Amino acid sequence: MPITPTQFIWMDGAMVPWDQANVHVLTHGLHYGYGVFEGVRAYQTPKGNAIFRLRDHTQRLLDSCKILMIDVPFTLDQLMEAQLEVVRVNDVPEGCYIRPLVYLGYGEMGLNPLPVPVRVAVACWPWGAYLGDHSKGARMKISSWQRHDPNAMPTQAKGTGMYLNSGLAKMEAIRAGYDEAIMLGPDGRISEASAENLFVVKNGVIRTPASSAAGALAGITQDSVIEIARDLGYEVRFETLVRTDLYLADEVFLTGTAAELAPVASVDDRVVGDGTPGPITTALQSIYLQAVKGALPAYEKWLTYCS
Ligand code: PPE
Repeated sequence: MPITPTQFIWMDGAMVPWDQANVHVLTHGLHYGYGVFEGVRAYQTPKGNAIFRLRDHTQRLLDSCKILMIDVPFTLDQLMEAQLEVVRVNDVPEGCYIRPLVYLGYGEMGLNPLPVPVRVAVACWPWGAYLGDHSKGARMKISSWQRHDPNAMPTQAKGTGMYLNSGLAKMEAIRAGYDEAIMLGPDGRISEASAENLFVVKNGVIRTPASSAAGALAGITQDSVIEIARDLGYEVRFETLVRTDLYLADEVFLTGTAAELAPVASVDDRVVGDGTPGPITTALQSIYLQAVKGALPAYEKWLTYCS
């Protein structure tokens, strides 16, 4: 998806004009994929822009760094403030996607990450519906690429290099005429989509694979949607799922910061339900989109206002 430039990017503690936010081609992270990132969204609310679950995303960024032994030269509070400041200084009245990135910089080559200087950037730009029109479901394909084994790649870290795996799956799905890939874990069970967690609904019960068992990222949108679903009185279970659970589901949907809550229309050409977003998906999507925009006092706890 093309980037719409904004005005400034926060780099290592200072605001840099968008066009000058560059790095040297011998930046370590470019060569070996050693870095971590987050995907965060700010939404327009009645009280101005607010960032959704800012502390949780920032904590996950630091957790990813801990897993990869990257020593971040900023505190949680400083990184939260950097994201708020990026939204404030840029012209994004309708909200934006925020991309914090911690990466190994210039000065050393070779595989040992330990002596390499750590650099941090936070950019933001307007990013629309990630999987297309929210009202239509995505056509999914189970990928021939499997999710990382947690002993090969730490699946709870949002490591930049790990996304080769997602990229391969996404490309395969698109080339085959689908919208998005579903990935199985090394055990052949359902893990997640290339950049979203996955839920199935059957007979009114909502199920999603547990991150620890499935090698899926512990999604912040997943967590938010589970809380909303339970508040609505639905039963939500973390469960091991196999591909036929998707074929026979009444509803399937995806969650992620970029994708928000996206319905699934078919999996491997098996139509899910009647192929249109089901009632539970639609209800959860509607509440989620109201919550992020500050329209529901019960979920305002998830918002950090920028001003
Ligand atoms: N799994 C993966 C592998 C993943 O990358 C994401 C987020 C999720 C699950 C959902 O997590 P959460 O955002 O906390 O609900 N993917 C980010 C990157 C997307 C991109 O194309 O870049 C995102 O949604 O921001």
